[in-house]
Amino acid sequence: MNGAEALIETLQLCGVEVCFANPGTSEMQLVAALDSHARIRPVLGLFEGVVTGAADGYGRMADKPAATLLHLGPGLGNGLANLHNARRAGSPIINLIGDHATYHLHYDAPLTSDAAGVARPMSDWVRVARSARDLPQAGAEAYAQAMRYPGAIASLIVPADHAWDEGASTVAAAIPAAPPKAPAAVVADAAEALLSTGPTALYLGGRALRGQALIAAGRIAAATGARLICETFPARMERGAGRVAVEKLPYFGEQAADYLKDFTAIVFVGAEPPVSFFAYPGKPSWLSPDGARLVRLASLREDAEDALSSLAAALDAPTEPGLIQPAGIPPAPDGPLNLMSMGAIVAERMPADAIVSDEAATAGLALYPMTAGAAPHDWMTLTGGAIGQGLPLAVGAAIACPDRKVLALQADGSGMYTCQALWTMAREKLDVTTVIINNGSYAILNIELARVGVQNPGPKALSMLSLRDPALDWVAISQGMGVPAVRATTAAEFRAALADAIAHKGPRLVEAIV
Ligand SMILES: Cc1ncc(C[n+]2csc(CCOP(=O)(O)OP(=O)(O)O)c2C)c(N)n1
Repeated sequence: MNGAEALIETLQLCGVEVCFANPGTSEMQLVAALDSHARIRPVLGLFEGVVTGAADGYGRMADKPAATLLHLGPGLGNGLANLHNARRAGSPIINLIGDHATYHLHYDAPLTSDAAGVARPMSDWVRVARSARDLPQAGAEAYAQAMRYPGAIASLIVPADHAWDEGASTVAAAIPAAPPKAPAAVVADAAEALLSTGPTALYLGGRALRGQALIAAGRIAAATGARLICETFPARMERGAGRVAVEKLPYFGEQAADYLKDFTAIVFVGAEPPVSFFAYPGKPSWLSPDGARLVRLASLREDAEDALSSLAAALDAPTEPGLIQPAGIPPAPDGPLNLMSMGAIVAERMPADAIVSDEAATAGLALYPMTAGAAPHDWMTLTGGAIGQGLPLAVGAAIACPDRKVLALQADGSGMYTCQALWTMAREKLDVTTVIINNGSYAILNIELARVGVQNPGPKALSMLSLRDPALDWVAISQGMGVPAVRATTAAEFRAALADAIAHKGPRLVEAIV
């Protein structure tokens, strides 16, 4: 076997099933090796931001890593923003980054760069393979690292000569380490804090927002009256009718600080105490109230389910969780489409067990609360603030969960960063309904301009925040990439278009003009 074959076979033994790829010459041995390993599905992305964002969506839904295949430092560089989001999400990913043959590097050929240096800031683990025989060993290590609870970014640099040199063999699959558990003393501390007088809260993030962990949080709320609050941008949360309802911390720092100001004790599970997204002149960065008792029960990398179950046991919590979300759909006003009617219609049409990729930006302020009582679903958000994540995330989620409908709620400006994801949806026939919210603007930046204190912005400033002139035609963009699309300008048109898109298995796009 050559190094590439031994690497790919080792990853397959570890359970890797998908490789999101955008290869070049230095990765041809890996492309050939993938060809002869039928159990790994290659998925081509036409820009590396699609590749890394799709691997993030896959990791969030599958709870195991996909591989990516990226072309040296520059190809990896194109994918870094979504790798940053994935790292913030705690997603498992194995990046395979091709590089020049070791003996070719010192000639400084055009694509030469410090690939490991490019990888480092957005990776939790970086390793350069040392030989063909070392390559499968490094692959098994990358898998173990990527599976570090709840997931980590493992980047492996693959020199071309190590990929083509013979004499390598597969390595036994690595066994991921179990996550550390919250110590009993901290559980006791958290129990005492939640039983203290005054309003208390359980602040949840990471894996605390789904499955048995979320149910345990509901039981703790029933036992103590603690409010359940989650981080503003969770990687993946279970919500909808019948689920334990969790309030989301507001985005704007002063609103978030106000939201938290009366709590006398807050217990954190799967999240750190929140800070404001940006600094603003004269406004606080730290959001927890002064003097409140803050207990870090479990960090992102500690077992959230175990921590919450242990806390529920310590409190002798009832078996039935509290704060169950009742079913309920808000009424949709008729007439021209607006965020209120859009939110109500999305709630009304939400397929049971759907997966939502939310990069709706300002429209999310309506879409998120209005879907609270919709059919149960998973909701994924922009964890790292680097826009261009929504459509690739939907690609990866659809590949991880082919039997579930994926709904991409996508703002137009952010959508343009990685709109090539539509082509992958068409090619792979992914069951994704995309709703583009076309407001012709970087609306949030118009708000931020005022918030940082800019008075009376002139036409030059405003032109940097406008997507008009020319207007984006998302129906044409989508159809040009093979995804059937329609435009809706009224509530009635939107309802009909969304219902039709959801009824159809396969990619569809609805351009919502607001
Ligand atoms: C990678 C990256 N580049 C730039 C930004 C700055 N940015 C934040 S929001 C935004 C525009 C968002 O516009 P859109 O997606 O249309 O949503 P809207 O605000 O209109 O709801 C930009 C450019 C960012 N967050 N990430």
